[in-house]
Amino acid sequence: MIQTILNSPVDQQLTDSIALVHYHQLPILLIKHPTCYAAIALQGAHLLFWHPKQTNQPVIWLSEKSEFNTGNAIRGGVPICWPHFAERGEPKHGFARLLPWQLITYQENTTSVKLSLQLKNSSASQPYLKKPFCLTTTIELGSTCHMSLTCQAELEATTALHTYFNVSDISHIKISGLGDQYQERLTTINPPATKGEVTFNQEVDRIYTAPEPVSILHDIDRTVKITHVNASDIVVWNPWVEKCNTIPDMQAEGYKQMACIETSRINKPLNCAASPELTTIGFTIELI
Ligand code: TA6
Repeated sequence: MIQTILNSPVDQQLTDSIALVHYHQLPILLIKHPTCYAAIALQGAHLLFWHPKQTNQPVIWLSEKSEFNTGNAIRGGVPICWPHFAERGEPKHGFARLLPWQLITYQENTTSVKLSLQLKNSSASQPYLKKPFCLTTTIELGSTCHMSLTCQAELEATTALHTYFNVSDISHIKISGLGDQYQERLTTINPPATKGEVTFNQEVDRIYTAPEPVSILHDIDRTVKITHVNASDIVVWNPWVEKCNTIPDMQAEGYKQMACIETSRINKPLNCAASPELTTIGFTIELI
């Protein structure tokens, strides 16, 4: 999937490293920079994958079966959930991931590319939200990945940068820095122990409510550091075997290759009427 996207014919070359292509129904910004490969769908300002060249595998995972259809959520990458997380409203995880965003600025230098995209109220957002709003996301990609989301509106929002990380094998990874308190989202008994970290031997769907500012993803041959900005909660999700089989845009074994670590504001919603520095969440991902 990633290779096919990378090989898509170019519609428009924007800079040496950034090109506009189409994949199925969606326009996509393709990044082929000396430091990394990546792609961003304009729909949802959705970072699809990020593969810094100093490692063998992408750090951000994209489902092999993800559909690229107008108005359908993409499976993998970094879905932007706004103005609500999960089932706190309709549609699930909010409408921001379903609508086309506008590319506002783009630039590159020898170390990275930097793009910003915006979603404002329009006739397309009217069915979902009647109020004016402006969402701005900035994505900087190089040997590290930085993403931020600034939300401006007269409302309180729950939100998540719902990042899917690529892992070697879900049974062999550990995530630490999560803190000891969490809200269970599953109704089934879910025994994996928690003392600030989690390993996986079944479905996990938890909102960690007192996380450290840094989460660490310990994989077999690499360690990924995620520094969260202005997050109150970190969501950890892996669907495991049975749930994965019910998700049409995931391969049967897809759950083995991913773990979501989501930079979120759920229990302390964002007051989007406040000044931009208070209404911005984000993360930096680096290999350590
Ligand atoms: O953030 C975790 C979660 O809410 C899970 O419960 C799971 O459903 C996941 O998000 C994916 O949601 P989606 O609507 O993209 O299928």
